[in-house]
Order: sequence, then structure tokens, then C-alpha cells
Amino acid sequence: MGKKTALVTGITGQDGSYLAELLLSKGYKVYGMVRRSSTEKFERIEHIRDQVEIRQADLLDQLSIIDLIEEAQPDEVYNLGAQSFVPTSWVQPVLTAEFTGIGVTKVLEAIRLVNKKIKFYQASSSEMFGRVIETPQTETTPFYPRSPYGVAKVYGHYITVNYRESYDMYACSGILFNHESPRRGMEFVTRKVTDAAARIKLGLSKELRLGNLDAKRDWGFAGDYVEAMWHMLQQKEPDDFVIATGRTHTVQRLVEVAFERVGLNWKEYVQIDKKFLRPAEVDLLVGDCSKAKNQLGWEPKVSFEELIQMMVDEDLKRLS
Ligand code: NAP
Ligand code: G4F
Repeated sequence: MGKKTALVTGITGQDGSYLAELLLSKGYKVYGMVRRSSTEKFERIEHIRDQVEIRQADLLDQLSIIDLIEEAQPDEVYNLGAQSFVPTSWVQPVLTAEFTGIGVTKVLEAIRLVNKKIKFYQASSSEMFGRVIETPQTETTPFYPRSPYGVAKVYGHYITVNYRESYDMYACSGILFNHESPRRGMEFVTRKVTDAAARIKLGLSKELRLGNLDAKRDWGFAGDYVEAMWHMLQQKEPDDFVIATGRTHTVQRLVEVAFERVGLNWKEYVQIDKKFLRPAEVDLLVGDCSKAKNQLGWEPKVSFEELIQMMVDEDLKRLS
């Protein structure tokens, strides 16, 4: 078989960069879709930029996606592009719905029009479980989203299922629990904490202001999670999978691990700031990834403690 081709939306994001690396290592030709910006934001893919075909298109613009899929003729499309920060989804609920929800239909419609045989991956989210109905959460746990972002992801999830069932397309959703890395955006809580711990250690900052320390998340390593995305598109039949570690920790525990890594007592530096509380919170997430283990042979490799220590160490290196 010849070289496979993949198209990745959201290639400039955390997951897009790890997935592009993985696909290149497997010998794929990789197209990356980026939206037009007055300044380029390619930091995460700078090291592989000459190996990927970057093209401009936008999840808000149907024709641009059709044109790109026609040009790339991909075997696989990974739809990672989204407005992915939960608090922003209350500030820009309509835009979030358009990028994160309707954008999925635009990509599916483009595939249906150009070539129904193209395999499709949708970046679904544990945020869809929201106010959880059962614990741990599995592929059959009912959704109860708690943010406009979560609602948009539920739409994206079900439209993916619907295209699979309506048009016999190979369309899969990965229901991924929180996954982080040294490339995580600065506003997400893990990176905000590891960056602050490093800054305080180096004397560049004096305090860290946070919201809800009691929220619990199932945090894994993004590098592990993109492998699961790829596995989902290599199966005989399309299906949906929960991708998680099965362990959950509070935000406070995250803070403890990060500050322990730099030898500081977090209580001396962390302040609670109401501005970081959300209109509706997701209190607890913990996933059961047995189906992915059994059917995909996928398992997380990096533990929570290793992940946070890796992020602190990288932030220290960058800031030193
Ligand atoms: P991220 O770092 O925020 O990256 C999002 C990407 O989407 C960026 O490349 C961004 O481009 C692009 N994008 C945004 N709006 C777009 C538009 N209108 N047209 C084209 N591209 C657009 O997110 P991530 O953490 O890598 O997550 C990847 C996907 O997985 C997202 O769909 C996210 O919602 C989902 N997800 C993430 C997690 C997690 O814990 N990380 C868990 C479950 C699901 P710019 O660089 O131009 O902003
Ligand atoms: O890091 P977060 O902003 O991630 P959140 O909201 O769980 O969403 C992430 O994971 C989802 C998967 O479940 C993805 F779909 C989504 O795209 C994104 O990647 O917040 C985690 C927790 C929340 O409970 C929040 O209230 O941390 C709590 N938190 C406490 N203080 C804070 C802060 N979160 C942020 N961002 N900033 C704070 O100062």
C-alpha cells in the first residue's frame, strides 16, 4: 500500500502538534488546516513545519473545507479544531457553537461530498458528562453538559454518530478526558499551575490566583492520547471510545505536586480568586477506558505525578 495521507484540523493546538508528529513517524503525508491570522501561531509545530503541508481554511467556512479535502484527498481526517477553553464558552457561546459544534457538520459534509470513504475522527470530550450521572464514566454514560462548550461537543458527538449511521461513513468519536503536556495552553489549570510554580521558584512571580480547588479531573498525557486517536481509525468498524487514566485528582492535589517539585509550600503562594469560578462547575470526572484497552490495545503510559513533574521541569527550563 502507498503512503497514507491525513488531514488534521487544529494542527497548531496541543493535540494537533503531537498527532502530526505521530503520523509523520508512521510515514503519513500530513496536511494541517490553519485559520488565517495576522500573525502566525506555529510555535508547537515549528520543529516539523517543513514536513507538513499547511493550508488555510476555517471551520466556519464550508467551501474552504471542501476545497482543502479535494486538494489533499486524505485517507483520514482528524477534526481537532475547536474553541476549546470552557470559560470562554460562556463569554462567546454562539461562536463556540459554530466552531465546536456546527464546524463538525461542515467537515462531515465536506467528506460526504468529496469521498465518503475518508475515515473521520471527532475530538469529543469528557466535558459532555458534566454533572455526571454515573462514576466512572463509560461510552454508555448519559451526557449532562454544564457549559456551552459541553453542549457544543454533545452536538459534535451526535452528528458524528448520525453520519456514521445515515451514510455508512467511517466516523468515530474519541471521548477524551483531560490531557495535558508542556505544550498545553497557558490558561488551562495544569499549565497555569506548573508555569506559576516555576515562576515563583525563579523569583519571577509571587503568587498564584486560582478558582475551585475541589474540582476533580482525570488527567493524562496528550502524547499518549493522540495514539488512541490513530488506533480508532485503524479498526475494521468505526466506534466511539472513552480515553482516560481511570484515576482522578483534585486541583489542590495538582497544586501540591507542582509546588513539591520545586520544593515550595503551596499554601504560602496560592490565593482563591472568585473571578476563576464558573457559572456551573463540573465537579468530578473519572473515565473507564476498558473498551479502549480491550479493542484498541491502548493504555496510558504516563502517570499523573510524572505528567505534572514533566510540565514543571519544562517550564523551569523555558523560564531559566
Ligand atoms: P487547543 O490547544 O485549544 O487547539 C485548538 C485548535 O483549534 C487550534 O489549532 C486552533 O487554532 C484551532 N481552531 C480554533 N478555531 C478554529 C477555526 N475556526 N478554524 C480552524 N481551526 C480552529 O486544543 P487541544 O487541547 O489541542 O484539543 C484538541 C481538540 O480536542 C479540541 O477539539 C478540544 O475541544 C478537544 N478536547 C481536548 C481535551 C483536552 O483535555 N486537551 C479533552 C477532550 C477534548 P489557532 O491556533 O488558530 O487558535
Ligand atoms: O484546565 P481546565 O480549564 O479544563 P476543563 O474545564 O476541565 O476543560 C478541559 O478539559 C475538557 C475535557 O474534560 C476539554 F474538553 C476542554 O477542551 C479542556 O481541555 O479546568 C479544570 C478544572 C475546572 O474544574 C476549573 O474550575 O480546574 C478548575 N480551576 C480552578 N482554578 C481552574 C482554575 N481552571 C482554570 N482554567 N483556571 C483556574 O484558575
